[in-house]
Amino acid sequence: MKRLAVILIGVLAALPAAANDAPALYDVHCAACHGGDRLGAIGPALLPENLGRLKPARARQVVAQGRPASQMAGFAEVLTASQIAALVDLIYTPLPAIPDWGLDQIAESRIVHHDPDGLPDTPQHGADPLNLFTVVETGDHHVTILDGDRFQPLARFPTRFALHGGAKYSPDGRFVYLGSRDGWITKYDLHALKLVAEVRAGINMRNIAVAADGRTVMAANMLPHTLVAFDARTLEPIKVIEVTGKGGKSSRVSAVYTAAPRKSFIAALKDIPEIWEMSYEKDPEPVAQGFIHDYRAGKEEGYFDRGAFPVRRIRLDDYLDDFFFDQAYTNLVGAARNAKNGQVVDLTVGRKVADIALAGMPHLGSGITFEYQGAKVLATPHLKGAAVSVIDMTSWKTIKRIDTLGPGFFMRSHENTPFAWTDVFFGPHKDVLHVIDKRTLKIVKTLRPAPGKTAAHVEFTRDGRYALISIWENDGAIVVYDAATLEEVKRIPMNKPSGKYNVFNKITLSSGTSH
Ligand code: DHE
Repeated sequence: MKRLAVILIGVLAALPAAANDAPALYDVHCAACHGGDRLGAIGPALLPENLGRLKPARARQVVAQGRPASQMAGFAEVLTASQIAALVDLIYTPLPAIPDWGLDQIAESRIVHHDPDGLPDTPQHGADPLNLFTVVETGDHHVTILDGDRFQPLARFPTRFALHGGAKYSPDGRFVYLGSRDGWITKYDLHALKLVAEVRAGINMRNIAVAADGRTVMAANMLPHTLVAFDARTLEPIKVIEVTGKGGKSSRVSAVYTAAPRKSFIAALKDIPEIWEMSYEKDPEPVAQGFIHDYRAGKEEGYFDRGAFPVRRIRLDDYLDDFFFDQAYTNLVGAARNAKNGQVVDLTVGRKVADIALAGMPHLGSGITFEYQGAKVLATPHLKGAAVSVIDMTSWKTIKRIDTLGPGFFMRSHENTPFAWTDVFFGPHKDVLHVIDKRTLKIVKTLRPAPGKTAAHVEFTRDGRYALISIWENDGAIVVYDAATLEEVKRIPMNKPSGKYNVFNKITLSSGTSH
């Protein structure tokens, strides 16, 4: 049927498509799924801002052959190679103007799958609700909810295209929030194992954060240049915050995080050398005028008013692409991707207090903190070098560089294990994981769970007894290791699993994982 449709469309397309008229080809072949404006519909938005991770050569291959296990059909039989190339050139061409994606568009995009008031109060699955894992399977855009005691999937559901970044939980671990690169936020109930609501926060989104009081979700966008606050219960939008600096220059947002002890969201900006801190504390004296929208009718008076989320700007002398925090959220450690050094910013005094030797930051959320010989240290793999850096968090000096078999994406540990695990994501040794003893800072074992296949992203069970790793391939798996004996315990087949997020470790802000 899919093939017949492709042939029919090809016949219809034959006239306008005879020449390499890319817009005409787009209208006939792509618009129905990807939107006439290229902003996405059933399929993802086709803009250079969203396609950064897909090389044009691979895009041509996808247009020709389709994408397995998705609705994307192959067009090799109806389009010539030069027509496909023209289409790919078109989708990598920026739009003349950045489209409007304000409060109205966001509100209209919202889909309610289940009324939050109609959902059960207790878990319906018999598993420990705090030892569940949300596993993102990027191969066919699904999420699996995994029982972290029995290592059995409890549910599997299709997601928006290309989820990216950590899954975020409500403070009690009951709900999980997922963000996609093209701006969709999905709320899922881990009691009923059901979708609650979805909303499109932006056209190209970076990540989301959930306030520690559970009331607000904040989305960080690359396009448009906004931060968007949502009511975490319903995903109704509350406020769009335009990200502009002095002189009106606007900026993409690098990422937003919740700083629980500070009761604020912290965002770093890509195009303005500033950090923004936005308090989400209930306003003691609500600003009476100008409630944002009718959405807030019936909510607590004054919580979501125009005065909410006031922005405190911390000015820097360099841009910040990526950053981490210490466990107390007093210091932010960040860098511009091309900078020679990282910088440490004291959030309380609001200025840089140290430089650190981290040339070009590692991937966000890559590092961990732990005690080493009485000192608190930060350890992270490098995206551009075959090493893990261990940095003293008082002096901010590198105390050790541990040589690895290649650049890595993620390092993980747990309070109940003496070991830290790091992947080697790139190069000929992408199939190995190093296990490092946190007491000696030495590699004690190198594991190769599936020779030749990328092994990455470790996450522990809530008690730290088991480490789960991803075989990052379409015929991949989650491999469960005993974290003490370092022996394999179980292999669960999955379709290109990327991140996996344990409810307990996330909501208790374990120092061995990202938050
Ligand atoms: Fe990520 C987290 C940025 C490429 C997989 N990545 C994040 C976060 C940011 C980020 C800002 C933190 C969001 C959060 O958790 O709230 N990622 C970037 C980049 O700038 C970079 C280098 C280029 C880009 O494409 O944007 C990048 N990331 C990748 C990948 O190529 C990965 C390996 C595959 C993919 O899905 O795109 C990838 N990123 C991840 C994962 C996390 C993540 C699995 C969550 C890790 C965690 O444990 O919290």
